[in-house]
Amino acid sequence: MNGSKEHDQICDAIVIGAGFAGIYMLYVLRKAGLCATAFETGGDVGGTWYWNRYPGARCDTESLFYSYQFDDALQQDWNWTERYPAQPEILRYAQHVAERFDLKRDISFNTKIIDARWDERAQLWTVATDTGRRNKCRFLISAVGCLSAVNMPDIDGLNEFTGERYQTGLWPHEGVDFRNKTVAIIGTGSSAIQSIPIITEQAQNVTVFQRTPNYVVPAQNRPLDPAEVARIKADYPAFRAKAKATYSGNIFPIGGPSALDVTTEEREREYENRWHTGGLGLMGAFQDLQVNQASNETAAEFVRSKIRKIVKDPEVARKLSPTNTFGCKRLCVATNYYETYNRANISLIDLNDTPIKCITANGVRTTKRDYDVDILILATGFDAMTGALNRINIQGTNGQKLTDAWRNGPVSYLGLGVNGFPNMFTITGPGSPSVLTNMIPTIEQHVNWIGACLVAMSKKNATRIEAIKSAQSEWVAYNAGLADKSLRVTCNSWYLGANVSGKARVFMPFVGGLPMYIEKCEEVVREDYKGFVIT
Ligand code: NA7
Repeated sequence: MNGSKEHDQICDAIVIGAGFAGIYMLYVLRKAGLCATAFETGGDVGGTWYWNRYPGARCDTESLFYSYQFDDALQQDWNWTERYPAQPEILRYAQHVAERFDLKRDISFNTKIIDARWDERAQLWTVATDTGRRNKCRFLISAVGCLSAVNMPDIDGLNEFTGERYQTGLWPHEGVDFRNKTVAIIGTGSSAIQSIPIITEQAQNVTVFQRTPNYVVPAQNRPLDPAEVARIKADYPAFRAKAKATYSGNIFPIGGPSALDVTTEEREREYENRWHTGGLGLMGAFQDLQVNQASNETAAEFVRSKIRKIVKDPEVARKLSPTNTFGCKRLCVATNYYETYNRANISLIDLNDTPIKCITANGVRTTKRDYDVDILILATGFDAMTGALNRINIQGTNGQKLTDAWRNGPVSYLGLGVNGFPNMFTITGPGSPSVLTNMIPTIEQHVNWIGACLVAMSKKNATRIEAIKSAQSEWVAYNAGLADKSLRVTCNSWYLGANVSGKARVFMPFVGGLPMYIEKCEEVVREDYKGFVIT
């Protein structure tokens, strides 16, 4: 593909981002004999795990499965230390992979792609960076990540604050010294929930501003037991296959019966077991928790009963107790979150009672009073799934902008390709299971699919691929239909784009689960890339 003299300066592929998706995509492209280069805004590989360095940042998927499986020696050699990997360890792992496979030589760090335009006549993408570089390529592959564009809250006066201000998703590399400091934290999603216990241990005083309480389950994190590691490594492919066959690509079991088809005692026992096991497994206690509101309420009430038991002040316990559907917003996995509210140096402000009016030079002003602080932390999340791509000026055929194509919510065929944007692939794009699953195996599935597609095209001497509009519309409608049948559309989650003002309310990840999705991707290949036009 890159052999002709005319195209000597043209790369086969440009990869946007060098997180887990980007580095593996580079590896696969290189193995396929294609010339590829990646551009990365950060100073190193790691993506989400490069930026999210807030105290307590940790993955909610178990380390032995939140890892690559494409190279058996890699998965045998790498030694995770804890059940759930902490951010520094995940970042070291990403660096290890990049170095082990000599990937960094094809990555331009500290370089952000700001513009990408399709030239139909030349059948090439022209890509421009914030460092003034322009490159051309046949294929543009987005590995921008689902949770990478931080969500700046729409609060008056944010820039008036004269103290230290941090965003969890853009945490300073040198860390933050909380000793003797008063701290305000806005937001109570996973990032806040992981960091609040640690910050409260260090700071003089912490005030948490909560708009919506979340369901939080204990991680029950622990050092990995060498015997357990040996057992899994002795038969890693079998464990991987088992995970791949589940809805979310995780290894926790999914309950068979409905939560309403068992006795109260059986139900409580199941919930207790999963609470003590820790992690996201509570979501899978019964098979209908995400589709039957009455079943769901039993899990919701179980967590609320735990909050009432743990938190000593009944009024604080009440404020911390979510009333929305359990698991509708992403379930949070943390350590000592509810316990932290028993400390004397933390206060919880319910923004439904006293909304924030503005940020002042000294801190946060609610409708009731001023809270003067030294440090203001915005734990306000991300413009998820579309934000990072929409911040690049991407133009497809006839100068059509991606932001226009996605104005009423993202449209995509399989979360892999967008009609009107030929030769552009999106790894874990909207319309793929992505954030509802264990991300690294899901990334591998996408990257392998894209790599195989490019090889198949090369064999046919084909140079152009584009998702067909009708196939894309059918896929979008299919996912919307599945989402409407689930309880996941009943709250204002970032899955729906509801956390970003002005964003279209569309359920973005594919809700049908990993096995169904993989089968669909394989069927498309079997039927000669049905739904795409390859020329
Ligand atoms: P999340 O889960 O989106 O949480 C953001 C939090 O910030 C959430 O509690 C929001 O309340 C709150 N928020 C956002 N804007 C505001 C304003 N303007 N005022 C008050 N509160 C606000 O982001 P995280 O970074 O914690 O986690 C993201 C994912 O990363 C997580 O799900 C894991 O997958 C890893 P809201 O709920 O919208 O009322």
